[in-house]
Amino acid sequence: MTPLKINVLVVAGEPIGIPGGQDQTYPFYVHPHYYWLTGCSRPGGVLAFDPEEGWTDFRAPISQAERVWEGAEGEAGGQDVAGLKNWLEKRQGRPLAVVGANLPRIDGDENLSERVCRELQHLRRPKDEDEVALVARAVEASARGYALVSEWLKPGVSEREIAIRLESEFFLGGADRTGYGTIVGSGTNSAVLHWPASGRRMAAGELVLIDAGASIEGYTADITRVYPVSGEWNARQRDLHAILLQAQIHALEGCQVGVEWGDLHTRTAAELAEGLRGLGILRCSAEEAVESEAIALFFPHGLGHMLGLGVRDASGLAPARTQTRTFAGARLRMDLPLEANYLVTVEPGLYFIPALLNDSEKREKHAQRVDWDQLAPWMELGGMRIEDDVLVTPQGPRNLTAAIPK
Ligand SMILES: [Mn+2]
Repeated sequence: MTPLKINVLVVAGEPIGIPGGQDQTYPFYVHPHYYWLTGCSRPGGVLAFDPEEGWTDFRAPISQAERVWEGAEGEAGGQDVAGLKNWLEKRQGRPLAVVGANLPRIDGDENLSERVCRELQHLRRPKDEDEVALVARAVEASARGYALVSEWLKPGVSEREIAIRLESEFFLGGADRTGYGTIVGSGTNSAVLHWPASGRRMAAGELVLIDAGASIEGYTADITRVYPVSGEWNARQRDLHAILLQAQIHALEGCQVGVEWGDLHTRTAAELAEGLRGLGILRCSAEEAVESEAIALFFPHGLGHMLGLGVRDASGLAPARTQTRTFAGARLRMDLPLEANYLVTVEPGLYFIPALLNDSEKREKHAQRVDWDQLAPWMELGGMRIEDDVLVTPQGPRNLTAAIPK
């Protein structure tokens, strides 16, 4: 690839006001491209690059209001962002890429911006030691909560109570945020992929799915476990859990340098299909379940995504790829070969989702492949997902969340 002689702006972003919220804003998340390059999480900054002169670090000066209301101290560092106007005027007419957050009134060349953004995305994929150490701390804070879940679970406890207790342990363990909205889904709520914890109280015999992770300095853990509310699986839950766990462990082992993520997804989907066939839910071969996409009725999402700086981190397509592809009926958040020091989640799931399984078109399409009578009693189970965070190394996969029982 020929080196680009262009100017680049990497933009931190601005807080977004809540409509009607007076002076309130939505929680501010600095753009990860900007944070990765500067380590600065304040809004208003712009990192400017000139191929001859190198980088200029423009930052918003700390205001008096920030000092009074938020306790800001010291100086912002870098140069006053007011100087950006002049910087740009001096370079008028030269090719400009703008990446990161939007910069009001300043547009870069669309194609150049897209290209630089994708290259930055790709550069961010391998994690260095410091990044892995931050995720490891986030995992440790998360593990502190997960270690207590079985003690808290009992019939009558609400999803929200579990979420509050879990997050409390995360924060006491050093988290400064949660990596994403904590998911606690009990009973059939466990089949809702992104169910936020509700006031629903759990009943004996149900299962609960918990997907939560602590975040430290922008780096996050992403962990999912399922538990029987009353401490013991019933027969159906046990069978499904065994199939899922086996497939998840195999997928973990498959996280090797050079492996295509899409292939690993497809292999996992086939293994899950074989399991559902053993339970009498699928009537067709695993191969047919993958090719016809019948398996996506039960495993509708991707095997996982990149993790680190933010919960989706630098997922997406390998540099030469332009089209999003479907694998075994699922749209993947990433389509690339694994490389050394990539950190990924491995999170297969098996669910009984009414919106998919009661869809008349899907029922017709897969009429012969699913044993719909056998399936009926499984619907009340909900769904299961098991998720670990895995570092790909030349020596093989390193499971950062192995200490949390599954
Ligand atoms: Mn995840």
